[in-house]
Amino acid sequence: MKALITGITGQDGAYLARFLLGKGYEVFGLYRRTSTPNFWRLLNLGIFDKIRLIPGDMTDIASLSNAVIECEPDEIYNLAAQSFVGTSFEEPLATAQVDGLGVASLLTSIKQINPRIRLYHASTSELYGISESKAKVLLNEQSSFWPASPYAAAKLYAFHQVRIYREAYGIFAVNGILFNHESPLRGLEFVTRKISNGVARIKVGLAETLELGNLDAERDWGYAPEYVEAMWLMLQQDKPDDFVIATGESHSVKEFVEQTCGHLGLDWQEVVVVRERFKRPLDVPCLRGDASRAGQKLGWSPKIHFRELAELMVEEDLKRWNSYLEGQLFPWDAINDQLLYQGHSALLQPPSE
Ligand code: NAP
Ligand code: F7E
Repeated sequence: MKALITGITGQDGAYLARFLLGKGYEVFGLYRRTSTPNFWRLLNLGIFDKIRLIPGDMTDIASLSNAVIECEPDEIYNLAAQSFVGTSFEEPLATAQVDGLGVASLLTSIKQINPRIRLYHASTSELYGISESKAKVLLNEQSSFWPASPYAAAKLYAFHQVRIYREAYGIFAVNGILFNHESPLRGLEFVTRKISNGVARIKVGLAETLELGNLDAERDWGYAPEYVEAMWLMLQQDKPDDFVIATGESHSVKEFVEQTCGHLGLDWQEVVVVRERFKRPLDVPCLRGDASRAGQKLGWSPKIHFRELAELMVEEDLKRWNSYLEGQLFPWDAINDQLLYQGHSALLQPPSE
């Protein structure tokens, strides 16, 4: 079997590539040219040399078609996206081009080149937005969507394009409505990794405070390596269908800080500083998913829950910072030291307050 993964350099792309290699797949990855190489996740998982990389960009349909022709894949996993909700308020058009129109381009390429290719599309719990979540209900495949960010609006367009190509042309195309999933390979700007990395730095004496935004937001946080298996399972079914993947629990940002600080013997109230600049113009207050349909039809269920997730993430960051202080750089750290040690460039701006 051959699989093409877009977004191979991201958190999910790396874990999915490892998973598919383990199943005996030949794995191709679409990557976009960057001025600094960003293969640190693939290097970290020890799979960089096992993947065939093909250059391309979601905003360039010619490059997508070229990748589909070159790989001749049985399955495509479309994980590429401008995936940071906060940035989508600052770059709504770029987000729409990549996360919305890019998916329409990929579907067009599949239809024209080989409509028998199966497509997994990375949809998101952000589609539900604010209206339903106010009531803290368990969200499932029947719940209504009311996006609350340019990111979610672009993803809603993509969600319907996938459904339309399935119904109109019989393409095996599915939306995985995944709730938040995290890991030590999560990007540093997302709140869980920002916290685990920040708390570990405080523990080893490299920082004194951790600046955050809305501490009351609640999310349903699962473990990314388990979620990529659900993506694969969705493409192994007899009929294409959309599934919710979630843990069924929600916890607040404050609880995540409490859990990680407590694990390292720190008092969270002494280290956290709330900054307006990390709050969003609109924020979804609570998301909690019901994955029972995935349990029944795919046989999928989450194993790692909130407490274990928070602890494994902060321990991994602590280990990395201790290695750094002992003068041992991992190879992938050396390549990406700016990103890994200083955080996303947007967060380097001096505080405005
Ligand atoms: P991520 O770590 O931010 O990775 C995003 C990937 O997309 C990166 O490989 C990135 O490449 C690539 N990309 C961005 N713009 C591109 C473009 N114009 N052309 C080609 N590639 C491009 O995201 P993730 O957490 O792995 O998430 C994977 C997918 O699942 C995304 O679509 C995300 O929106 C969706 N999702 C994630 C979650 C979650 O909790 N993680 C939940 C629901 C849905 P660079 O490395 O070059 O930037
Ligand atoms: O924010 C709050 C923030 O950026 C979670 C993406 O993978 O999951 C992710 O989107 C919550 C929000 O993830 C800070 O306001 C407080 O309420 O980690 P996040 P997200 O926005 O939920 C969904 C399912 C996706 O599809 C996305 O691709 O935490 N929060 N203080 C903060 N968030 C950040 N980033 N930084 C803070 O300082």
